[in-house]
Order: sequence, then C-alpha cells, then structure tokens
Amino acid sequence: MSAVFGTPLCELPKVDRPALLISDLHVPADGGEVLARLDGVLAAAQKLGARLFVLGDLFDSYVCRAQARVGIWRTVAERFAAAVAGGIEIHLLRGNRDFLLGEEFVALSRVHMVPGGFLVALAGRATVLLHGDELCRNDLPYQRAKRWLRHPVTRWLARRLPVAVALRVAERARQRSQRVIMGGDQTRFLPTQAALATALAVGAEQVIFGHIHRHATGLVGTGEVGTGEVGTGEVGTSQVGLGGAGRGRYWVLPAFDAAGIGLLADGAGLRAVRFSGAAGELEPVPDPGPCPFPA
Ligand SMILES: [Mn+2]
Repeated sequence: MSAVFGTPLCELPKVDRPALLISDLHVPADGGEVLARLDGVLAAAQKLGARLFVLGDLFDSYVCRAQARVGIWRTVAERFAAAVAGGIEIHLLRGNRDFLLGEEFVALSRVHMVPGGFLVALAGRATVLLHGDELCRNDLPYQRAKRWLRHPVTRWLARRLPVAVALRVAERARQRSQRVIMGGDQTRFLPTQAALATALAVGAEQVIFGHIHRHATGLVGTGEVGTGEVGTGEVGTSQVGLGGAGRGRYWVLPAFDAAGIGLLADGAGLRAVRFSGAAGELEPVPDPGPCPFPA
C-alpha cells in the first residue's frame, strides 16, 4: 500500500460511475444549515448514481465512541445509512477534527471509512484523495502534535470519555487552534508545493484535498503553481507528464459548510459544482484559480 507522509492510501477498484466529492462540512452539535445541504448532496448522489467521497472534517468535532449513538452524530449516521440503503456508496476520510471516528460510526452509518486517504480513478485519471493536513509540512507544531494526538494510547483514552467531557475537550482544542491560526504566519498553514509533488509521485495525475478551506485548482511541478497561471485548465499528457513524476493537478475543496461547493467527476471530466437545494440540484461553478503555495 502506498502512503503520503504516513497517510496510507486505500486503492479502490476502477468503477465506471460518476463521483461527488465534498470536504470539511464541520457539522456542529446543533446540526445547523449544513445538514440540509448534506441532504442535497445525498439526493444528488442518488440521482446521478454517483459514489460520494467525504474528505474529512465531516463533524466539527468527534472524540468519543458514545457520540455515535446520540445527537447530531447519530442523525448524520442515520442519513448516511439511509442513503447507502438507497444504493449510494459513501467513502469517508477522517479529518483533524474527527480523526477519532471509529467502528461504531461505521456500523451505524454503513459508510466505507479508511484511516488514511484513497487512490482512485476519477474521470479517467489516477487520483489521490487526502484530508490535506498531512501536506502542510511547514506547520511543524501541528505535525508534532499530530503524532501524539493520534497515538494509540491517546486514542484509547479519548474514545472512552463521556460525551459531555469529550465535547468540552474538543471545544478547548478548537479555541486553542483558532488562536494559533489567528496569530500565525498564514503560509505556514498551507500545503507546500513539494508535498503536493510527493502526493502525486505515488503514481497519480491529480490530488484532491480540503482542510485549508480555500477553493483552488492549479498545476504542480510545471513551474505554474503560485504564479497565477492555471495553464489550459487541462492536465494533458504532453503538458505535464503522467503518474509518478510528481507532476499533475491539484484541487482544493472549499469548506462545504461555508460554500456548499464540491466536485463532480464523470465522463466529461472533473469540475466544481454547487449543491443548491435539498432535492439534489447541481449548479455549475467556474473553476477557481490557483493558490500561492509555498515551496
Ligand atoms: Mn481539517
């Protein structure tokens, strides 16, 4: 199994079906507006016969296993289970806010959840799907903290907390992280170009992730990243070469709770879409520009 900075990639068999991708829903404890938007996504997946990929941070926070049986966590699990019963496949990655999601959530929601990322063919191109935090190599304090936060002992303890305690712990962590982000040099929180090239070097032509809450697409390894040029908008074989060379295209999904935007991959290619209602309508969205990633 290949891996990107310690994130193992689960290779999915090639399926000739469209795919919808969203990331960073941050569904809060009180549900909120994003829940109706999620219904729209599930309805769209149903209409298109599409697989749904959720690239992490589904929840604002998920800490303990008791959460799956109560409140919004249970509600979301039940909506996923209903969609799966209706014929949709849902593939779920864990984000930095909900990395403690466990088997109890899988059992209730019937989603296919993996500990790392995916390597999958989307619109005919080998694609790496990640949450994206592993690509932010300049954020050394975060990468250090991640090591002990995800340690099996921390995990064992956290997952056994009572729900009320778990939520207080999560809230404190969120406030601390907010202060760090407000005070920091913002480029520290972005993926590096080298990290994107590393992700592509597993043999992929494109990498898709969320986490940084920006909507962007551009090329990697062509000298075009961060220059404001997106090239032709197509990753052509002549232009950037193929799989394994650390070159290709990146797509960053914006936070779904803020924008309601995701990606659609089908025979016509990969493009941004907005989910506009609970009935599953999709509106086209212009492709965003590149993000000035640090080297
Ligand atoms: Mn995140």
